[in-house]
Amino acid sequence: TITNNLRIGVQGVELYRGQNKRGVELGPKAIRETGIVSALRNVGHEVVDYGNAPIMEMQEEAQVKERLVASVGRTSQTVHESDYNGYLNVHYVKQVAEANRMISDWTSKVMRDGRICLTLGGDHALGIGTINGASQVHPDLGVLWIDAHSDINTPLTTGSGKIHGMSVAFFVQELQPYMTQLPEFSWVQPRIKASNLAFIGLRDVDPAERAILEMLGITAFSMRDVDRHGIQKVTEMALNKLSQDKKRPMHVSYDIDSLCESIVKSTGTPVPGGLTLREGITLLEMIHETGNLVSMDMVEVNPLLGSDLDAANTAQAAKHLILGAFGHSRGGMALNSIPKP
Ligand code: HAR
Ligand code: MN
Ligand code: MN
Ligand code: MN
Repeated sequence: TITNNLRIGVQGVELYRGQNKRGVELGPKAIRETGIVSALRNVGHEVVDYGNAPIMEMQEEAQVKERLVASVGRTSQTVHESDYNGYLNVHYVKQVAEANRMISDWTSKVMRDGRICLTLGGDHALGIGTINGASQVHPDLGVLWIDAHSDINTPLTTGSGKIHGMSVAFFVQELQPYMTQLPEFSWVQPRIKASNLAFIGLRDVDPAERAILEMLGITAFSMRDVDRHGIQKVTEMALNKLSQDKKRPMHVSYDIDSLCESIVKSTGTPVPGGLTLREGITLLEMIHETGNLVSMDMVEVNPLLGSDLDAANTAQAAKHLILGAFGHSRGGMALNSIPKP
């Protein structure tokens, strides 16, 4: 049954080493500042904010960065890249792996507390951790990856070396024989079957990624499919593929860059021609209506990119998407769903 008195646990993840633009570590703060926690309570939910996952290096650097921003104003720079063992081009393996181990533990703990885990990012490499944690609690988990990108490069196929472009490859069972196994990630259990994964919103997919999607027969709806069928039909098709009996517990990993670059400018890799905010909300309202959402990521909000207004608009978009996923009704809330004072 679908209710508006869910138990929700919010965690922030200040991960930024999965890509090369500073500022995405301030995403959790920017999204919280929209008042998302009280907005979820106003819908009727019982919400606990667990704060930010204690990723030591991330926290220290985020504080330094905040002081820097306070003193010199808006700034973003490309961080120094370090290659992996000088042979595989994978950046910041140790930092991203260590952070994800923590994220995985935190996610499974929030869920074992009987809460839907809402993770505010941070870059999309955090999906390795949240999905590992969520699939520990629900081994039959289905994953809906809403993104302009398919993030399914492997350490061998990646051109950029950025782990946020490889997150999916770490948790798909059938891809493991083709994966270069990085010892730092050996704790990850690839529990998600290729048939229990679906993409919506794609419009920037590398040739090797396309080959992987085809090889494993992964359900992937690009913006062309959204244009042809409409978001409602596409979401229905994705949900039917993931769960014939409509009972599978669902993780939604929402990359804000799935939305059109014209409305979401404060994100690291914006791509034109994406979802409208309304399409994003419709999609997530449909997820809510399944009653099967157990865990959700909202990632790649980078308040240091674009203008102040761009940053505010991007965080607002994240807020409205989250509200859609948690049953806020655009037609007005029913009287009996409003929490008693
Ligand atoms: N496919 C490219 C890569 O592997 C781009 C990945 C991009 N970024 C994201 N992911 N924001 O969703 O690097
Ligand atoms: Mn490199
Ligand atoms: Mn992504
Ligand atoms: Mn993306």
